[in-house]
Amino acid sequence: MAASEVGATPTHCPYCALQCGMSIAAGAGTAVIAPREDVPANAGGLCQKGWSAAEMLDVPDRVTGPLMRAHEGAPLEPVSWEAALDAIAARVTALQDAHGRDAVAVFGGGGLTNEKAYQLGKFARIALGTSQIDYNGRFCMSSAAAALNRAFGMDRGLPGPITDVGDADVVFMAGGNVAETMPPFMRHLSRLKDGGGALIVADPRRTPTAARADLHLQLTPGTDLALANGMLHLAMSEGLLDEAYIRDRTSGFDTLRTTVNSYWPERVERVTGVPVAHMREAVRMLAAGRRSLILTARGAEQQAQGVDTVTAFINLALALGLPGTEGSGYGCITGQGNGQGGREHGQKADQLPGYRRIDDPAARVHVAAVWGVEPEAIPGPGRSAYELLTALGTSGGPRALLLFGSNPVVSAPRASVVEERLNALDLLVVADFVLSETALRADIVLPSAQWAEESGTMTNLEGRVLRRNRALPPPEGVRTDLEIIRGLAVRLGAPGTWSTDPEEVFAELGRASAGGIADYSGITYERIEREGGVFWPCPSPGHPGTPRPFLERFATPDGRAVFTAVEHRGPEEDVDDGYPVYLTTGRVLAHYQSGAQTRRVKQLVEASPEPFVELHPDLAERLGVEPGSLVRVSSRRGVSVARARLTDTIREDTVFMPFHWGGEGRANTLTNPALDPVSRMPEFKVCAVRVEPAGPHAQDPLPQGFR
Ligand SMILES: Nc1nc2c(c(=O)[nH]1)N[C@H]1C(S)=C(S)[C@@H](COP(=O)(O)OP(=O)(O)OC[C@H]3O[C@@H](n4cnc5c(=O)[nH]c(N)nc54)[C@H](O)[C@@H]3O)O[C@H]1N2
Ligand SMILES: Nc1nc2c(c(=O)[nH]1)N[C@H]1C(S)=C(S)[C@@H](COP(=O)(O)OP(=O)(O)OC[C@H]3O[C@@H](n4cnc5c(=O)[nH]c(N)nc54)[C@H](O)[C@@H]3O)O[C@H]1N2
Ligand code: SF4
Ligand SMILES: [Mo]
Repeated sequence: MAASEVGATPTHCPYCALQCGMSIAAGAGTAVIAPREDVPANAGGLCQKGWSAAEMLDVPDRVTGPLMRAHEGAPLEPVSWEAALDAIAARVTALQDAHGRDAVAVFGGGGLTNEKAYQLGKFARIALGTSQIDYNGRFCMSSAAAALNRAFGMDRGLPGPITDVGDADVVFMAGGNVAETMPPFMRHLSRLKDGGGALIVADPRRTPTAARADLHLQLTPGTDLALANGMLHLAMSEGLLDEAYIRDRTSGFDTLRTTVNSYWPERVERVTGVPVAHMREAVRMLAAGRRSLILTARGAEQQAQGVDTVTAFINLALALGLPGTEGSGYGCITGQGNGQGGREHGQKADQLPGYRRIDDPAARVHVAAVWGVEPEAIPGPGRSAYELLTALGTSGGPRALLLFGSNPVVSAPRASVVEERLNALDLLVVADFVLSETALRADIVLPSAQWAEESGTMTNLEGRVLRRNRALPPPEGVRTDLEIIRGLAVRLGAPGTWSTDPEEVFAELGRASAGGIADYSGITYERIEREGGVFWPCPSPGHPGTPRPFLERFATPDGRAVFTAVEHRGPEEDVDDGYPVYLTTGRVLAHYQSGAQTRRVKQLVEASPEPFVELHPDLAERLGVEPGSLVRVSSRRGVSVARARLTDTIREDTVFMPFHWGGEGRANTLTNPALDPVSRMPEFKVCAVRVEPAGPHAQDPLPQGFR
């Protein structure tokens, strides 16, 4: 039966923030997926991951009942849900009695639905009473979020509907490779180009996205901030500033002039490797466009100066008068399925639902009333993701971790240290569908329902709240995350209500978010269904939602956008004689994140079977590396081995590794955990390495492949 036929359930993809619309027809055998035409983000398109997503529902090694170790070092063995949940509650209580509430930590994910993210934040604060909660969005969205808050007073990824991309005259994309990370996004870029518009891409590699660009700025990794300041310098010297806009809608521009003055074009060319003529052309194009969009993604953001880098691009956009005008502006391309909603409702260390600050007394009073506790019962801010993971099992750090929706053994920076810290815990509990590299280390594994087996809401990269609908029941023995959270909350004697009905939890989330920045209180399941999604903020049932938040005013106290002067500091670790090559990391089309899901889907593994190192043929020749041979990549933090893939699309001073694999070929053995001082985002996108032939006796790193 075709999924578009009667009986198919309309829903959205389990993976990235584009949240492509799809329908699932479940019957005998593997469910059948078909793209939906009625969802603007994908308008009938899906990538290979989306098409094959149903295979994950019945992978042979899916966990279908709780697993527990009888004692440390014992194998994981099946136990009943009662036994698993009782054991967790007993051990958590004992650890907290002995070492205090913060002895137990929680780690969440940007793939969790709004309902789950909300409930997990609430669970940490009032069931466990711990301040120690953070999530993998810290590795993803935190730098753009901090810069957006600073400049506009609100962090909503895109400034308008995604169709604005196709309607634009010029799109400038810094550090985004959407042709591989969100393939149906290319439809919008094709529409842009068909309409005579232009695409500019800044990336150290000529990616499939950059190959489609009218102008490719092939910059040195970690130099985006200098590039943005250099472009602003040119905009000033060429008289391209929108003076009236700067006067009427912004503040702080004068503080910027002196800083930007020193970014004269030749100096910026030396730092970035981008020819002055190209920078000039890019600025002129952006200024000439009636509708121009400046977008950033992880390439520009995952740097130890990521917040300032995004700020520099926002400064450029503001100086050209783009933000807060229809169809133009600055936007960040959110990554994970619920990367937007997941950063709004309280699984972040410093946050309460509705994008409220946990240290704001009024916010605490409001949320405490919804939760049915006293404001004093809500703990203060905790540690950020990497700081939390590296505090585990240290003296004064948490002794137990409950983890939902992340696989840090593969995805965290300097992952060997994170592995050590996880091993040092007294108790590691992982809720997952499969035995991920992290779940394999757990003391207790709780099998969770997958996306097609439960309902909930996701907020996509546009800020549009969407419904994920249950198409089939979970396998016998598997529970939803909401059921797991309830099971634990009840055993811990938590105050408040712990519904397992997503619609009820969403209504509570709405009340908790009411009056906050990310106000969902006017959104209901019924409205989402009827209207095909609702944009937040939506503060009342009669409110239409807010597709373009800044048209009238910015969300700052005086309604003006804020310029902040920022200086290029460069990567925390630069190349030198010992480590002479830059390593950058990122994604390939076929795999998603830590690969825990996609490395189990046959056609995706066939498309991309193993870890690799991309390097320029001239660099390979200098190093004596043969195409297809194994190379050893060393950084100050460790050594990885992967297969050499030669291509002249990458700079000669840079190598690239995807981070989708664990084991020998793990990119994150090498990465530098230098953190941005504001967002605490790690510098995944640049560190210094040495590359050499691995030699004839090297072990092939393939065992991570399909099983
Ligand atoms: N196939 C696939 N799609 C995904 C995901 C996935 O894992 N796989 N994950 C989803 C998630 S969570 C995210 S966050 C998004 C990420 O989406 P993207 O940001 O598009 O993905 P990345 O590959 O991390 O990085 C993009 C580009 O940044 C470039 N880059 C590296 N260093 C620099 C630099 O210093 N400056 C600049 N300007 N560019 C640099 C890289 O060469 C790369 O081409 O993708 C989402 N979609
Ligand atoms: N070197 C390098 N490292 C990076 C990056 C990079 O560009 N370079 N990018 C970073 C970025 S942007 C991100 S977002 C992170 C992502 O990295 P991770 O946080 O590891 O993300 P996933 O691989 O998506 O992990 C999700 C895990 O939870 C499970 N899971 C999925 N959905 C659910 C659910 O609803 N409930 C439960 N209980 N489990 C679920 C999956 O099976 C999987 O094991 O990686 C970061 N790491
Ligand atoms: S682009 Fe993203 S949302 Fe769309 S099908 Fe692919 S992974 Fe799924
Ligand atoms: Mo991400």
